Amino acid sequence: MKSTFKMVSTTLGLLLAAGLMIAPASAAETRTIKVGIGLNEQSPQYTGLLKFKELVEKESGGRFKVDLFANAQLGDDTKMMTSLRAGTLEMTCPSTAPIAGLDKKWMVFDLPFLFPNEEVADKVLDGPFGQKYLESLPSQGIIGMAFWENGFRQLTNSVREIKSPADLKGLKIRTMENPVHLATFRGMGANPTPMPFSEIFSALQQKTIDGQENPSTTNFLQKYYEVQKYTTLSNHFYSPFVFMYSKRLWDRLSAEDQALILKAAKESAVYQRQVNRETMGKAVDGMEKAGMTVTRLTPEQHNAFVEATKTIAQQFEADFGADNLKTIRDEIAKAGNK
Ligand code: TK8
Repeated sequence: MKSTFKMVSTTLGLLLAAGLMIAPASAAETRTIKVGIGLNEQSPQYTGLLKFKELVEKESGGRFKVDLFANAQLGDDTKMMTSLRAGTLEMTCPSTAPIAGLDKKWMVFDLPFLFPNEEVADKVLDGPFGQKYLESLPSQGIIGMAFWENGFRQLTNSVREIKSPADLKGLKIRTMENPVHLATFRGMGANPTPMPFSEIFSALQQKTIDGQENPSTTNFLQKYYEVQKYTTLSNHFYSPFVFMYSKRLWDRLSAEDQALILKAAKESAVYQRQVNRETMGKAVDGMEKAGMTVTRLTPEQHNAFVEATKTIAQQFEADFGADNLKTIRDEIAKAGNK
């Protein structure tokens, strides 16, 4: 009897050692996905991440845990993208503007007055053109999961009301680190200064810059009304966000887990865009109540800004490719006519 027990236990030990037997499921490890963003915990971007976290943790039955880091705790957008490429951070969600630092063709999304409204932006970004761009990111060490929404960008400043491009003359305006943004403001007579997002508030407070431009929800949630007197609802750029994963870390996941994460990223994109749009109007009201002068442009005033920036596309055609510019303009025209 004894010898049989000894034989069975020896055999089991050998099988386990050879990895031919899987440890009980309860011993399965929980893997952590870290996500860093620059905006704060009240932002619609963070609300979208909470939805993503809920979906991934639920669908994986707890095999994945998603940890969120807001307020640029893990660095600014460019730094966090570098961390993804190095494989030291799983996910981040920058605007398209800094991605142009990796691949110039991304500049096309930052052209002034490119998209007429959010609905057309959604169709083009979620259609073949946007997906082709996402599919080009692995060559940069990044997996592009989905387009989320930063939104139409509005001007704020502490010097004067802005109703025309001429009113921008000489104003020091913080822009994102993107040549199209710099050229657009320089072309209107402003003095653009690229700067990481997390440095904006103190730069405005110390008056090292006169103004900046971001979607109204960001302008309100960052409390720029404490250091800015004027905002003009110019809608001069539409900023998409790109929800992205480190390729180095993505390649270590099973196909099943990759599909689970990608599905959650896409589902939370729809939710995040909806939340983002619901907050814009309230943010403008909040800034007006806080004492800011809110300038709503007339169609003629709006057209003066379109006119003042219409040569920017031509200036950067060599960077993002004339074919890409033609294709996105065709896609926008098609989306607008549906
Ligand atoms: C936050 C930034 C911000 C962007 C900017 O990380 O830099 O002005 O609009 O949303 O991505």
